[in-house]
Amino acid sequence: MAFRYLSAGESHGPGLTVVVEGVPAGLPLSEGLVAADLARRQLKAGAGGRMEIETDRATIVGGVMGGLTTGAPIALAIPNRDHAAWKGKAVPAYTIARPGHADLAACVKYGFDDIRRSLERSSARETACRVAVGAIARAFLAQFGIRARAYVAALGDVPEEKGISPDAALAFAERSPSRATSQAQEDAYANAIHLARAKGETLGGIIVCVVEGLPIGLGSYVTPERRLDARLGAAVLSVNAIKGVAFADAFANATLPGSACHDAIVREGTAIARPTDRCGGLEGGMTTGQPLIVRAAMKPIPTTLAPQHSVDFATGTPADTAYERSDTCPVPRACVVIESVLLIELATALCEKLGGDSLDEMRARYAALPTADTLRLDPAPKIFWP
Ligand code: EPS
Repeated sequence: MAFRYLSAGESHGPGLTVVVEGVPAGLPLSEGLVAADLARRQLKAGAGGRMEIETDRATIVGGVMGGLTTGAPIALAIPNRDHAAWKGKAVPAYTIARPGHADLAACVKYGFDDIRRSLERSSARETACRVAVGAIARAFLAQFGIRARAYVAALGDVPEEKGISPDAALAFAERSPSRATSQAQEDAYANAIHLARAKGETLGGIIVCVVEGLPIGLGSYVTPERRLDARLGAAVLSVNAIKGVAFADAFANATLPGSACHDAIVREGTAIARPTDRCGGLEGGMTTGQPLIVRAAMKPIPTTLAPQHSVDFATGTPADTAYERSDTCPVPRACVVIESVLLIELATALCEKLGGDSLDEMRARYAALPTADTLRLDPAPKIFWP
């Protein structure tokens, strides 16, 4: 079983719809629970005018009865409030492709002469669906003590803080409007966003997501498609404007000698422990039981008020890009999107590990999972090959 989902809907159409399959029966689920995560996607810091219009709320239209999932596909509908401003209107064609956006390749690929036919769907508005599904995955994983939280480690040219503990960073981010790691960082982000907005620019940044409470052994090394690092990496890279992903300090680790890079395995009483987590919670395509640490690089979004060089499809002549409205820096808002795509993939991996159709069935299987402490420590000699 997998948390498989399919969304439909455009940014300024009537609304978004998403159907998610693979959620076990018996999970408590409410619209309020989904709304809490949708609200976290609407952080004001760096956001444009659209977030003033929308108050995202998903209506559950299938798969939940009496507050509990039934095991059937769950369908959610999220209306676009902004649709009212577009409904029935003749909208001028948008014909100047934005460098960095899907515009040019999409129009060539699908044969469009009006970029609106692609931008309406390539817009990050769709991430509202992922957050709604992520809220379900979050509720499911919370039943097993697994939780994910993300913070903005760097934004624009504001560098990462050195030496801050992930716990302190996450605690501050939880109450920070820009999901910053400290007051100094929050002030620096606000200033950078203010300056960028004044110049008509956009800013990218680096998001770090930490997932705690994972059991050992989700994913596998046995086939490429079961490697959890590959699956989580693909999930993160599927988010609009995310261009890089790393587990913990993967690029810095690449410069270290092996003995300084890896996490020692030590005996602590009857338990086997890992005092460090340089690998970011993954070894051999499987969870180690340590916190999963994922870093994602988001590029500055391509819809800039400052003009960029392009070509007008209507005339074939050089033209500057036209601006309607956009975010200055969606990095704070993207934190919950990164949490969501990771939670969805981890929920899938946990379902694969446990099997079962209902939460009760899964709980019992979870309680019986082996741990590093249950390793057999006295292997007898064996003949391996026939
Ligand atoms: C986006 C452009 C802006 C963003 C949008 C993503 O929307 P609009 O074109 O309506 O001003 O606010 O994000 C959302 C609508 C959302 O819900 O997150 C884009 O070009 O990708």
